[in-house]
Amino acid sequence: MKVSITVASLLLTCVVACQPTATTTNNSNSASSRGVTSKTYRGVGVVEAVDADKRTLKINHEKIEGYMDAMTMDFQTRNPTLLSELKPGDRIEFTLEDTANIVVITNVKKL
Ligand SMILES: [Cu+2]
Repeated sequence: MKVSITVASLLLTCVVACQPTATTTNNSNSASSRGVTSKTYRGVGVVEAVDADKRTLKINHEKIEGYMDAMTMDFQTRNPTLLSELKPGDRIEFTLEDTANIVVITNVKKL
């Protein structure tokens, strides 16, 4: 894979592609009962950077089925303790919650 060449364009792609365009109109999951459309996704990737101040995690993630292609991007998390045990190079499995245009990591497990 020509990773180094495509990283810059992937980052740009990510800004656009990470908007939740994959959401379809005919999905009615349990979250709709709360009046909020929320979907969760499971992803796998490698941590590239941890920013405890901004509570973000840069992850080089694999394709997330039904959501987005493989790319490197920053994820927000609500819970800074998720970040405390992570460092660049860690391979992780993570759970994303996509709620009304806000995407956050809700769970992380080291692999
Ligand atoms: Cu992405």
